[in-house]
Amino acid sequence: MSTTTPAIRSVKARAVIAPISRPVKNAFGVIEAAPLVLIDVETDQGITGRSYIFAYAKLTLEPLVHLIEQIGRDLAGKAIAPFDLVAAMDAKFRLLGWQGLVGMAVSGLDMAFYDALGQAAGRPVAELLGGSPRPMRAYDSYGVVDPIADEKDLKRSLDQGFRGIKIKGGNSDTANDERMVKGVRKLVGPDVALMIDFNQSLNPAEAISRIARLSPYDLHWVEEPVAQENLQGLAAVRRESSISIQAGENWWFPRGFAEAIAVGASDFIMPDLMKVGGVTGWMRVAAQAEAASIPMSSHLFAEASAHMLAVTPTAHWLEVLDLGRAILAEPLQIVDGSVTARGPGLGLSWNEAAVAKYSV
Ligand code: SMN
Ligand code: MG
Repeated sequence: MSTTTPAIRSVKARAVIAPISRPVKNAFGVIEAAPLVLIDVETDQGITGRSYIFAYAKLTLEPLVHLIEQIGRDLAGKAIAPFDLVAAMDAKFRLLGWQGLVGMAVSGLDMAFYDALGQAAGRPVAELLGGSPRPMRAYDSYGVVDPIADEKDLKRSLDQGFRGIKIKGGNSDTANDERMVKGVRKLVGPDVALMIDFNQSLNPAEAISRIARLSPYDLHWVEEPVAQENLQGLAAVRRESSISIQAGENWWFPRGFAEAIAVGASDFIMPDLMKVGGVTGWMRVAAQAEAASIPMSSHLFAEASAHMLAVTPTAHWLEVLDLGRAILAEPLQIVDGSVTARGPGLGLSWNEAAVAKYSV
């Protein structure tokens, strides 16, 4: 263990298309595999800070690899003090703006910086942040499901101890949403939290009527019913709906959350580590959620999010949609429907044979 802060030596980014255990059908298409960028921050102390980000599409892999490595080149030699590095990157991109690929690159780097610090200290990131790893209640995140064809999978989720299930809607008409929700509710019973995610596919009026139709099925939340940037629309849907609203996976950096919270856009929030500004951004949103008493869940990145929820005062649910399983040497573990953060750092290491196999 070293007593000095490690410094950045170089940054390497690699693109893979990782298989996932089941396709994620949503209102706009089907995600069949996960285009990921794996980040390695090499330090002067021999340790390597790691994180991965989700490129959403194959076509954004190459620009992200380029951005991450180029930003890394500019930061080489600097001490890994994430607060300072984020300030440096903010200054660098202030005129361009952070939203989009730059923000994803910056957030991914911040996560890898914290991983390096955790490894240097020989401790999990949750501990560096003043907490301790503990089991975080998780839900199993599905796409659009067919309650008959997917019965075996859903039962398996319950057998794994999951007490929450999320499904997606908005891919077809409201009768279809209702059929699915009714079928899944019957299958999982009354005690499992059931959520539905519309992935921004509705307009506010449509959302209000569709949500009313789903009110008999005791849904725990309705996620992103309308466009993520339509904060007033979300607030209107929230006012008119009997089901709690969830949003936040597409809000950028702490400022995005401040604006959403100010207009009462959502009952619950779920930052995405890759869009909120990594560990640094997450902590600043967790403080806002605490001050406003808003339950806060995670989006994707279950391994890193388990650390973050352990230091989130209003921690709610951890999402399990396992994008990293195929390329991680120690994939996510579900115990009794919960995930516990593992260290050192964020607890990420690559299965290099799989990375080679899936690299693009
Ligand atoms: C989602 C987003 C991106 C990929 C898969 C699933 C979804 C979620 O909106 O909430 O998990
Ligand atoms: Mg979602």
